[in-house]
Amino acid sequence: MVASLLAAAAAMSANPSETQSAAESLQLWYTRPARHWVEALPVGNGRLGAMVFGGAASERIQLNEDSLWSGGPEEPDNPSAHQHLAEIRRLLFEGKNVEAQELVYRHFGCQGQGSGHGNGANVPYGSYQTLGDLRLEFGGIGEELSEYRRALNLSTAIAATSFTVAGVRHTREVFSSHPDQVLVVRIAAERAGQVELTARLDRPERFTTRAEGQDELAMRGHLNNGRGGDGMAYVVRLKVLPQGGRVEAAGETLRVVGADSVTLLLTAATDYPGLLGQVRGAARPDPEAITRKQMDNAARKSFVRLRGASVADHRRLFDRVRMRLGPDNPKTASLPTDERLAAFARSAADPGLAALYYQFGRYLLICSSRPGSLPANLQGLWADTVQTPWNGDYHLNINVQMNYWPAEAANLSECHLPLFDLIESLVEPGRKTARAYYAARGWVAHVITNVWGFTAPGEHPSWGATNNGGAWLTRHLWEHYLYTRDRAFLKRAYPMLKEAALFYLDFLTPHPGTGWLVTAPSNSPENAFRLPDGRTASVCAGPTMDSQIVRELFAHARDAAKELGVDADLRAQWEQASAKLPPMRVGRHGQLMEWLEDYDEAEPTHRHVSHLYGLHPSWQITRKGTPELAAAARETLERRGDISTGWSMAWKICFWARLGDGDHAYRLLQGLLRPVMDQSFNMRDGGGSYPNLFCAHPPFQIDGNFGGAAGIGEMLLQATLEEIELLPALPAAWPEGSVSGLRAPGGFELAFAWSAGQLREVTLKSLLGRSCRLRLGERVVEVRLPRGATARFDGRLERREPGAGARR
Ligand code: FUC
Repeated sequence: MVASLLAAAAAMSANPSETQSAAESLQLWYTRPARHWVEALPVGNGRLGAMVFGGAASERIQLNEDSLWSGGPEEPDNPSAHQHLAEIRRLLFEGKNVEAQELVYRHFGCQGQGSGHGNGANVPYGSYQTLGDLRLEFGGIGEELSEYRRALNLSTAIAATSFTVAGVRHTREVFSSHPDQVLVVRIAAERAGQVELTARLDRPERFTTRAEGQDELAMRGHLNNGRGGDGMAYVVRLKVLPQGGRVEAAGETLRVVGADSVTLLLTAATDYPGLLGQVRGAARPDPEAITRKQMDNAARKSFVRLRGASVADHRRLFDRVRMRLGPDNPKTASLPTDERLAAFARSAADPGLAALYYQFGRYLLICSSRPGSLPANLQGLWADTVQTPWNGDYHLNINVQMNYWPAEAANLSECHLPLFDLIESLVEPGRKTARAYYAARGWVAHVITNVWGFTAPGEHPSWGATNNGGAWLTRHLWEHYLYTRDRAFLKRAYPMLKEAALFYLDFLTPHPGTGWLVTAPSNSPENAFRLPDGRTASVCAGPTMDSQIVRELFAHARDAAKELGVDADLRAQWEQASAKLPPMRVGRHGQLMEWLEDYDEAEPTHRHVSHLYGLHPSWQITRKGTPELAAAARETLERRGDISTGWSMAWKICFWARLGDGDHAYRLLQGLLRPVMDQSFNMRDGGGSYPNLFCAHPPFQIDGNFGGAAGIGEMLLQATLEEIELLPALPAAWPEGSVSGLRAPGGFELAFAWSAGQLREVTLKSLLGRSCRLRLGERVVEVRLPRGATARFDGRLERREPGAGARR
């Protein structure tokens, strides 16, 4: 099925050598080793990750395992918070926001230390941490290198380093195998007997390493449980398998001499029982046994076999989507990636860089989120310290959701699954939190969560008391269902949707002035407003974003119940409540109002643009359906400005794309791709991209990579269950191109090509046999296709082989 679309896309391609150049354009590459972590190249199998520096005489491979968290379970809810609800609401409805806020600040934080002000490594909340470093020192490799190159191939998921020393070519490859759950490092030299190395394993704290048996190292330890004791246990094993030569194990190191080549295998595990296991009190797994078994299994296979299985498994996902944006600029396309970024910032034309960035986003999702792994966190899978910025946790007020924006449309539906485990794991602790703070049924989660089921507000209510994090997450459940129509999944998802919606039936309260049902207390994430008396506050009733999220949640819960034929009474209640939510309104500057009152923002260029949730990811504001609100959204964006943190610019690409303004979306993409380090590694202010294309908030935060990929996708294709729009926001900078393998709700897969800014051809495949509407500008065609059938159209959406069911 995918093959036929790819063939179609290849046939559409204007450039016959596309397949060859596509393979080459799917690389990040450099002419010197990484000196900084954000120059190193990431590999990962969803769970086990590494950052490869590519050093010649000494190599550092920094390691991660996705469950490696300090801290542990805690009871952070304040059980009496709800007793203050009535008073807080009374004050809010009297316009006494500052007084209401004082009460919220007093009672609506968590108990305990919460996230430790973002430094939670040694408090119960914990931090996602580096697993440590594999360090290799090589004999016989001096300073004199030539033909040095290191590259990451996005299609094979192999990081390769090669160079020549004294006439001998050395090559090294690193990959993280999903099928074999092992990290593989291959060291080879062209001339026999030339490989000599010493291997070590360490981490910044809490470890012991020792040689075991003939050819292994093991590193073990426990992380801080946040209460001064031992928490999570981990084990890392390294095995060296030389071809030729010999191995010596001594103390804490392994030494290989005189080998033709060496394969190093690394396995790692913790005793974390998984998100669902954790909330259900499952037995802790034994990392000694797991890593032993994985190692023995991998060691029985040849390097070639391990490599073949890993590449095939990765390509099964990665190769589903091809994207070419043109015209090609051979001058920039042939540059090393860091120089290419710099050239782009000096305004060199480089459509290929955007295509590479899109595919890098897909690559990162495959590497950091596979069925059974934990979801991609703030840094995906990659973190090199014991105190990761913001604890490397799951932030629920934009960040973890953004990580998953590209999942369905970019044809990586199964990579979405780990997020659903996270959502499911929050229901039980979230019920307690709902009772404690809001005396409500259902479940709620606030701004931050970890692997320990944290659903309480953060330690300071100014940012920590945003209470729509859980509801926001649930839109992903419905989206997955729309793309897959998987009924078994819907049955699993419905209780999460239902209880999130039940929470709001109880939490919403009538606004005395208008009769609208509003959330109170609440806020518009991390933003504050000016009151008429000049004071500022953030606590309010009924911020626009809440109403948008709740409107959508009620609709999803209702539709899911309808599909499953259950809960007719609740369906009616959700509909009635939905009709009383505050409408979206236009303020006195022509902007979309962020709050119920037409307040001015305390910080007009604030990075969060929460009230445009209705424009993206939701579809409540559309160019055609609600033109006045779309115009107001545009005004809001103009007032907020473009330049901001990495993820904020990524979100704005999506906003401008939804507004149909491809050139403005492209300007934001230029911002996102702005190099944040100059040639001498001086940091610049503001968001952008590091040399390895990791997104800079700054610091590194992966959400911008995923949001940016989603935004590029939105510029080329926007799809709801009702309509699939082609080239809705094509910028002048990409007059030609082709893409294949993109997905749309209802089970559609698309390939299309354009040139001179005009659509030329489209291939639409129906995987589920549903009908759909294709749109190009003002032109719309209805298409009905049997399951598995493909239709082809020309650039005016005329059916090429008119067949059964094409209607106009
Ligand atoms: C939210 C954002 C910050 C940052 C943090 C991890 O709180 O407001 O910009 O991305 O998450």
